[in-house]
Order: sequence, then structure tokens, then C-alpha cells
Amino acid sequence: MHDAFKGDPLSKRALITGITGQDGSYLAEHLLGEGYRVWGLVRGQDSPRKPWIRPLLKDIGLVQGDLLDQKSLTTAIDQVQPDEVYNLGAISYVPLSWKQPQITAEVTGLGVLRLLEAMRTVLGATGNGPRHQDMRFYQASSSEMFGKVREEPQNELTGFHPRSPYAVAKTYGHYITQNYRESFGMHCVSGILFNHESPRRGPEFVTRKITLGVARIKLGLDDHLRLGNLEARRDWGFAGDYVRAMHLMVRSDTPKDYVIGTGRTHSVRDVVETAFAAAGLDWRAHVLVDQDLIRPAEVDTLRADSTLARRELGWQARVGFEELVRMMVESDLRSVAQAKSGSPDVEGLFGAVS
Ligand code: NDP
Ligand code: GDR
Repeated sequence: MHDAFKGDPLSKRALITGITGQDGSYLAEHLLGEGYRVWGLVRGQDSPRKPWIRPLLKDIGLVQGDLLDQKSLTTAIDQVQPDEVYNLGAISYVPLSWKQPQITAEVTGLGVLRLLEAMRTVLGATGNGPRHQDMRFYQASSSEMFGKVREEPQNELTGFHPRSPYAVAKTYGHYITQNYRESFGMHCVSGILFNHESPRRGPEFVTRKITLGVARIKLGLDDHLRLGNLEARRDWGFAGDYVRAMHLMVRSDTPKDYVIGTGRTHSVRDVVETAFAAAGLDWRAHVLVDQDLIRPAEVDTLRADSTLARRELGWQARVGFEELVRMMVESDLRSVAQAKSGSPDVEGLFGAVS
């Protein structure tokens, strides 16, 4: 294990799974800014490959572990003795979950149970560091659990109707988190987060696919962009705002679950129009609808009612839809231009950087 070198040894200790993902890096930056000592769980034999993690490596520690492997999680918790555990690790790409439903259930669903068990048994047993009742746990739940919803907007009381193996796995993770809170008195919370995006979003997700596509078309590398359902509607916010909500939830003395979103909904078509316009392009000349990208079961529309989070946590989204899309287009225009000019280290443009 690397040590988390920076920070007062008496400061709070946080362990983040999914550190190499979009939210992991923003959350690590946020917690470091709050004076935490931060460790990230990394799997496999490689050091983190995501470019945005590299600048963080001097400020955070890394521990080996995999949500598929109980022993590695127990060891990680034992080594770090965290005050707070943030479970962001998951197979998070919805279409992949139809192709690999079993591994999705294992990582995204049962992985939550394994981590909770690691916390409960290690900290309960050793008596070193925080007791398991004092440790705090954050589970990355998802608006995808609402799925084929009839009520709009969705809040903490809205029922679930998951529409993909991913959403079913997340629903299991949500309920097992609630169950460990109720069964063992653990300080566990789930954030039911609606879609949140950023220049660090994986290029397979629709917003980043669009902004990267716009940049590549603008700079002459592509002519067309293939998309699926343009009519799906989502409540899209900025990831940097949402990691603040995770931390506020965990710090709140009464553990409970919160819905986090902007309260505004837009279609994929709106993202397309806004992104192409931001680069001075007419989307109609470049976008093709590809039937192969239509999902077996779609989530048609989502919109968050975050009244509870606003009232009890004082949380509110700061970045609006147009600003978010513009931010992503501008970032991709810069990074595609750099890549074109031969710079080797560009965020997620041509797959993983090795
Ligand atoms: P990403 O897909 O960007 O990151 C997923 C992370 O999970 C990566 O760090 C990946 O590591 C890690 N991971 C995958 N498999 C395993 C495994 N077997 N063991 C340990 N870690 C693993 O996701 P986001 O950052 O966008 O999202 C963070 C979390 O929030 C996810 O759980 C997601 O489902 C959930 N969520 C996201 C929302 C969003 O809009 N972004 C909305 C609601 C919920 P590696 O680099 O090694 O593959
Ligand atoms: P989502 O995000 O499934 O909501 O899950 P994604 O960006 O993949 O899809 C959003 C909507 O866009 C439509 N769509 C396309 N999607 C992709 N990926 N690619 C396309 O070409 C395309 N064309 C249209 C989709 O059909 C869908 O309706 C994200 C993930 O981060 C989850 O992990 C998280 O839990 C939820 O957000 C909240």
C-alpha cells in the first residue's frame, strides 16, 4: 500500500472504490480540499491509467482490491482503517449490462455486499481504528432504479422499476445498504444520483460521445456521429457538483438516502443541438440514428426532485445544462486538437492510455 502522504495524521481517512472513474477523481479532489487523507482502491496489476488520476497520485494512497474479491476488500479496509468508505466502483455502462448481466450483478450488486461485510467484520473484529458503527459508508445508487417510472419528478418516495441488468444490480446494492443500516446500526447512506457529466466522463456515455464527436467533426477527423434514441430524456448535471452532495450526505448525522439532480430534464436531441451549436455546426448534417444503438428496454424520461437534499443538506446544483455542454465541447476541442498535433497524453480520446 502506498501511504497517503499529505495531510494531518489526525485528519479523517476516506477510502474510495472506483477512484479511476469520473466521480472518483472529483471526489478525491473534493475530500483533499476538505483536509482528508484519501486512499483509492485499484484493481488489476496496472497502476491507474486514467490521465486525470495521475496528478492526484502524489496526494492520495492506493490499495489493491477488487469488488469481486472479498479477501482483498477485507485487507484494504484493514490497512486503511477509514472513517468513510465511498463505493463508486461498478460496471456502470448500461448497454454492457445486457451483454454481461452476470458479471454486472457480481460487481455492481454483490460488490456492495462484499464491501459492507468487509467493513462490518474487520472493524468489528479488530477493535483498532473506528468501530463499524462509527464508520460511514456511501453507496452510489442511481436514478436508473426508477426506470419505467410513472411519477414525475422522482424523489425518495418514488417506487423503483429497473429496466436493465445494471439497474437491477444497483437496486440490490441500494436495498442491501439500507438493510445493513437497519440490521447492524451502520452509518450507511445511498445517494440516488441522476446523470452527471464532465470532461472526464467516459466516451461511451452519450454526452461525452456527442461532445467528442463534435470536436472530431469540427477538426476534420470525422464526418458523422452515430447515435441511438434521440428522444430519451435525462436530468443532466455536473459531476463536480454531485461529489459535494456525496460528502454532505455522509457527514450528515442522520444516515438516510437522498435524490440528487438538477430538477430539469432534456432530451438527447437537446444535447446534440446544444453541442453542435457550441462548435458552430449544424447537427442535421452530421448525426445518423443507428438502430443497433437502441436499447432492449429504454428509460424514457427522468427528472429529479431534490427538495430533501436542498432542505436538509443545503445542496443545490451550481452548473446548468448549457454551461455543462459548452464546458465539455470546449474541453474536447482542446484535447482533440492536442491529439491531432501529436500530444500523446490526452483524456480518453482514443481509448485507455497505457
Ligand atoms: P465510471 O464508469 O467512470 O467508473 C467506474 C469505476 O468502477 C472505475 O474506477 C472502475 O475501475 C471501477 N470498477 C469496475 N469494476 C470494478 C471492480 N470489479 N472492482 C473495483 N472497481 C471496479 O463511473 P462514474 O464515475 O461515472 O460513476 C461512479 C459510480 O456512480 C458508479 O457506481 C455508477 O454506477 C454510479 N452512478 C453514476 C452516475 C453518473 O451519471 N455518472 C449516476 C448514478 C450513479 P477500472 O478503471 O479499473 O475499470
Ligand atoms: P445512462 O447514460 O444509460 O442514462 O446511464 P448514457 O449516457 O449511456 O445514456 C443516456 C441516454 O442516451 C441514449 N442514447 C445513447 N446512449 C449512449 N451511451 N450511446 C449512444 O449512442 C446513445 N444514443 C442515445 C440512451 O438510450 C439513454 O437513454 C448513466 C450511467 O452513468 C449509469 O451508470 C448511471 O447510473 C445513470 O447514468 C444515472
